[in-house]
Amino acid sequence: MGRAWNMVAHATNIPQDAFNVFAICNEIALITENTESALVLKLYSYWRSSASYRLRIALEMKGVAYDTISIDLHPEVKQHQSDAYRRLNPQMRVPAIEVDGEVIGQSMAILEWIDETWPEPSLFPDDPVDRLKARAFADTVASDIHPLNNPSVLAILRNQLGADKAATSRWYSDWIQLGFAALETQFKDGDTPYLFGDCPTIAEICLVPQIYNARRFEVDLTAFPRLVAVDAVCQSHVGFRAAAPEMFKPA
Ligand SMILES: N[C@@H](CCC(=O)N[C@@H](CS)C(=O)NCC(=O)O)C(=O)O
Repeated sequence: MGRAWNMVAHATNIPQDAFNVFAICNEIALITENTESALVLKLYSYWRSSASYRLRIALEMKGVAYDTISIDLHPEVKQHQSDAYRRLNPQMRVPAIEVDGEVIGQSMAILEWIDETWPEPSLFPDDPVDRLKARAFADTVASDIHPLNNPSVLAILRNQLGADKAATSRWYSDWIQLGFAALETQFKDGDTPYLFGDCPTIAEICLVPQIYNARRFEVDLTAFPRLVAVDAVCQSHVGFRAAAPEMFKPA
C-alpha cells in the first residue's frame, strides 16, 4: 500500500521566488496542495554532516517536505551516542529517516528509497551505462572517501594511535585527494554543466557535500578543476542551495 507522503516544499528553505516553478531538472518540483493524509518525513541529521547533506539535496530537488530532527555530532555533545538516539538508531550515525514508525539509516539506501518513492526528477541519468557510472562515482565518495574521514575514525587516530593535528589533517586530505584524483581523471573531459548532462544526479548529490568537507578542512582542490566546476554549477541550483549546511546551522 502506497503512503501519501507530503509533497509540500520545505517552507523554510525554498526561496519564495521558487514557488510554483514547474519541474524541470534545474528547478524544483513543487506541488503546493497539502492533503489530510499526507505524512511529513522525519530526517535525523546534523547540519554539517555530509551524508545528511546528501539526503537534504535529494529531498529539496524533489520538493519533498521533511522535518529535521537535529542530532548534534559536535565532539563536546555527541548526541548520536546518547542512549535515546542509540535506541532509535543502533548504528549511532546520521542521517536516518523514520518510515512506518521505524528509524532507518544509511544515506545511499535512503537515496534509492527517495527516488523510488518520488520518481521525479530522477536522481539517475537515463542511459543505463551512465546510471552505472553515476552510481560508481557516488560510491567512490560514499564508500572510499567519506568513511575514512568520519569523526569516529579521526578520534581513534588521535586518541588511540597518537596522531597529532598535522598527521590527522594529512590523513584527511590524502583520502580526499586520492579519491578526487581518480574521479577527476575519469570525468575531466566532460563538457556538460553537470557530470551526466544538463541535470544533477546522485553523483553531484555525493560530490557537493564532499567538496564542502574538503573546503572546511582546507584541502587543496586545484588539481580537480572539473569537480570544482561542477560544484559551482550545483551552487546555483535551487535544491542544492536550499540544502546547504548554512541553511541548517543552529542560531
Ligand atoms: N554510511 C553511512 C555513513 C553515515 C555517517 O558516518 N555519518 C557521519 C556524519 S556525516 C556520522 O554520523 N558520524 C558519526 C561518527 O563518526 O561517530 C551513510 O552513508 O549514511
